[in-house]
Amino acid sequence: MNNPDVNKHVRGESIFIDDISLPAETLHCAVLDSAFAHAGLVSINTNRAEKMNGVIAVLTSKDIPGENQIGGIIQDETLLAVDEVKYIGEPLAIVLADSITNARKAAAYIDVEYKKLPVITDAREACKNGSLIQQPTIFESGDIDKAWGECDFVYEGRVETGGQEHLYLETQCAVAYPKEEDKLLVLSSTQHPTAVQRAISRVLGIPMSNIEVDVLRLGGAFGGKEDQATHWAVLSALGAHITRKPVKLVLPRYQDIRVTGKRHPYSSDYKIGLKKNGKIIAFEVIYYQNAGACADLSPAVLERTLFHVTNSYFIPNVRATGISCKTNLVPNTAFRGFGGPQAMFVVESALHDAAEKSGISYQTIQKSNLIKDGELFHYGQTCENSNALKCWEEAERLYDFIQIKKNVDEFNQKNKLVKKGFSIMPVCFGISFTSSFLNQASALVHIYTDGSIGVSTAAVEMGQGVNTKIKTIVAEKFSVSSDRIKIESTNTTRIANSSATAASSGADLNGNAVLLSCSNILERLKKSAAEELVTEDKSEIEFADEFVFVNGKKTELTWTKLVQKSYMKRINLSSHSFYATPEIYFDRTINKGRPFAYHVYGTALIVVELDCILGRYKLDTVKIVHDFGKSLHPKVDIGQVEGGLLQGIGWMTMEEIIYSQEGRLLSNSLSTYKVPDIYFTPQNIEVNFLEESINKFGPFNSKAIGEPPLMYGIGVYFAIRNAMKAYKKNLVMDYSAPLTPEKVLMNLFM
Ligand code: LUZ
Ligand code: MOS
Repeated sequence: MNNPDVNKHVRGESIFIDDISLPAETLHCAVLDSAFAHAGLVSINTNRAEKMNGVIAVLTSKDIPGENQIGGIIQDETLLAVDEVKYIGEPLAIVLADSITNARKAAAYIDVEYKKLPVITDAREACKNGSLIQQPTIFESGDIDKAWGECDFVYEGRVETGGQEHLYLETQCAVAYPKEEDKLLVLSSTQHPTAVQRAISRVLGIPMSNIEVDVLRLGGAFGGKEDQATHWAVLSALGAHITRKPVKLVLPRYQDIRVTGKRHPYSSDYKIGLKKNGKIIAFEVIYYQNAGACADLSPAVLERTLFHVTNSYFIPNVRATGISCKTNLVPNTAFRGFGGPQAMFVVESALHDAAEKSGISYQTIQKSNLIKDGELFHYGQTCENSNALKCWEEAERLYDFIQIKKNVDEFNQKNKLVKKGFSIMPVCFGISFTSSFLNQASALVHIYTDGSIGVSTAAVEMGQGVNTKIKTIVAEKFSVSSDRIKIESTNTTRIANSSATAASSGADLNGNAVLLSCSNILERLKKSAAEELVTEDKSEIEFADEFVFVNGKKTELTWTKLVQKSYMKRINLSSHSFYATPEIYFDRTINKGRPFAYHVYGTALIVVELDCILGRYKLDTVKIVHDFGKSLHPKVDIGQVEGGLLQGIGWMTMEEIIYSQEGRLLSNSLSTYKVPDIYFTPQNIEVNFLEESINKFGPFNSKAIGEPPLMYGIGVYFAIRNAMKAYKKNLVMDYSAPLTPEKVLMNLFM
């Protein structure tokens, strides 16, 4: 089965929020956001704006009937600023008008008087000033202070990684419809409908049960709509609640880029200790996370960083400190990988540097420290079913590392001005929300009397193919054609108290819930079929290709007939069920536990080619062995690997977020913020499935796919760096990403 959305997307028939036809009375919403990164709000005067053509209302914090608070983890974020602004892009007021043009025009006539205050954009500076989101968190294992004495080599260094813009195709948007009394229906482009519902309830002071949030699909998200879709949905709900008219809010691209959070930039200090044979003994690291002006998801992102300190390696002595620093940037947020990539870049930098300085090869250090069954992750979880070495060795066998390295060396000997670089990137990523309580999901399955099937879950389709996977699960479980199955919109009235579709867990959690519902209905249908076919034992009944089989023999009884007969016998053809990931727990007082249901592993081999005169590079080859478990849908999964890889490569190479000292985003459009395009895509991408990987936590033994492949992109940094070194033997350069062509050039010639 192909992803059924693909045809609709290509023909432009898929419906996104901006495509929905609206009642004529609909109001259009423009948002006025702060012009300064830190300032007192002396006054907001809406008089001139209110008199503008087509304007129905201008709303500020004074118009909020409930609490002016949308903070999730920490209650530190207002919906509309009150007496201070803390970043450029912070919403101050909304204009509701008869057209979006009139609304935007009027927003420019809201008179705001600011009193400028000092701006901090740097995480380390914020830390020095005591400007933190929360107290530092420390993850520790072994005895680090003693361990340094056992090391033959000890090195220290500093590592920087930049932010990243999500650049979902569909910008943030919502439509809110007033219903009877104070009730609302809200269509939101969110990964987290329940978060939207909860925040609206709080801001408007009405019960959650009065708010229905519905999500058909998103035009991409990548984490950017896990928490940050909420702001815009609540603003549209506020407008609808007050005016009792439908309100539509769609951020224009230039505003979306300015006012929404991005991947967190990190600045880190590390110290690493190794034995002569390359064994890593100790690793100490401090991460300074640039959280921006409010917490948003930063504490959770930082926690995932602290879980991925050692990437795929076993390190017996670890001390990792995470400091979430409050600055005057837009609150940074979830982005595919969720703090994991930042951690992995630091440890790979440490290993790469240690290799250069000690003379042990980088690959030797990597391979000889891959984590094995029975070894402990530094957070106390025992490694089980490790596929770290299996992926590495399978890649080594399939792709012949030694030959490829030889080819690269030969190329570099023959060519003076063009050099190739080679690297291997292993990945180990923990699957489960790190807040254990979020690992829950429910499903609602109906079979209609014509045999068609409706499926509701909390999974949000954002282009990643989760609906295709759920369809596959249902078709397989009932042994019916996938044409019979409709995956419904994600809706808080049908599925309550949901977690975000995030943490790569959408298909795992919701797929498992769906399996439970299907099993419940199947049990009833089997009993019903046994009655119809006068068989004593319902265990002899099976379903295959829309027919009932008894003792392996096909009967005349079809799926549809059985459903109809069961309905006449008053058998329940619907099931709601609930799934919670078993075996996971985490004790935050000691930072130990079993936070992850399992880990996803993989190994990528990367070859790049560098033009040493221009600083430009291109990607020759990326070859991957990835641990998919038993893939639910190989086409969807390969698509996720390729997309994740490219996004990771973009983060490491050309995607550069730049702020001015005043906290103004300078890379604020696609003319100044570059992302990989089809020409930059590796000439040769090969993805192989690790065989014999099974996983009892995934539906039909599958594994989660969304985030882990992004981190293969990290290897590209080291491949480029190695190519630079082939040109300039005495290269000395900070470990700082992105490694833009400009940075390459400066480091080759300065
Ligand atoms: N969201 C979250 C996530 O709340 N917790 C997580 O652990 C997570 N991991 C990845 C992406 N989103
Ligand atoms: Mo995400 S970074 O799984 O929303």
